[in-house]
Amino acid sequence: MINIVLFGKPGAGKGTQAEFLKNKFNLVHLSTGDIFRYNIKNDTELGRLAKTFMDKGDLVPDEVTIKMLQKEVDKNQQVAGFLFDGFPRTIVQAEALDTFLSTKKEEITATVALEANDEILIQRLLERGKTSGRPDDQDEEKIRNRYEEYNEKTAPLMNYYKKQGKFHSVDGIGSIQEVADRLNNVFEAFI
Ligand code: B4P
Repeated sequence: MINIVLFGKPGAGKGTQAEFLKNKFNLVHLSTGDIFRYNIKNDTELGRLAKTFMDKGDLVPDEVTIKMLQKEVDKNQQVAGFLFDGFPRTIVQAEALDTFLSTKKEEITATVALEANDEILIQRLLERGKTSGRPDDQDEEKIRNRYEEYNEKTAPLMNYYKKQGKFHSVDGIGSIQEVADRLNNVFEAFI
C-alpha cells in the first residue's frame, strides 16, 4: 500500500491538491478537516465538540482526532493506499499513526509538504472566508492563531519525518495547476 501524508500550513492548498492526487494515484483521501466539518454540518456529538476548538482556530484534541482517523481508515478495506490530508498535525498523532499502521503491517511511504509564506496564505484564507462560511477563515486573529498552533505543534513534524528519511517538499506558490504539476513529479518518484 501507498500511504502519503500531505503536509502544510493552513491554507497551503492541501485540500485543493488532494482532489487531483487522489484521482491520479487512486488513493483514498482522508481529510480530518473535512470529516470534522461533515460532523459539524450534521450536528453530531463529535461535530459539536470539534466546533468549540475549530471556531477559535485551535487544534481539536489528539485523542478525539486519532480515534476518528483510525475509524475512517478501518472503513476502507482493500484499497491501493491513503492520502492523509491535515493529519497528523502533532507528534502524538504522528506516533499514533505509525503504531496504528504497523499493526496492519503498513507504514507511511512519504510526507510531502506544500511550502508557502504566511502572509500570502493569510490573504488566501481571508479570501476564502468571504464565501466559505467557515468561521475559522473569517477573522484575521483566528487565522493567526491557526499559524501559532501550526508553528508550535505541527512544524516539529518536519524533523520527525526527516529523521525517518521520508520528508519531501514542493513550492506551494504559483497557480493551482503549477503546484499540481510539481506534486505530480514528486509523487511519480515513489509511486
Ligand atoms: P483543514 O480543513 O485541514 O484546512 P486548512 O488548513 O484550512 O486548509 P488546506 O491546506 O487544505 O487549504 P485549501 O486547499 O483548502 O483544517 C481546518 C481545522 O480543522 C484546523 O484548524 C483544526 O482546528 C481542525 N483539524 C483538522 N485536522 C486536525 C488534526 N489532525 N488535529 C487537530 N485538529 C485538526 O486551500 C485554501 C485556500 O487557498 C482555498 O480557498 C483555495 O482555493 C486557495 N488556494 C489553494 N491553492 C492555491 C493556489 N495555488 N493559488 C491560490 N489560491 C490557492
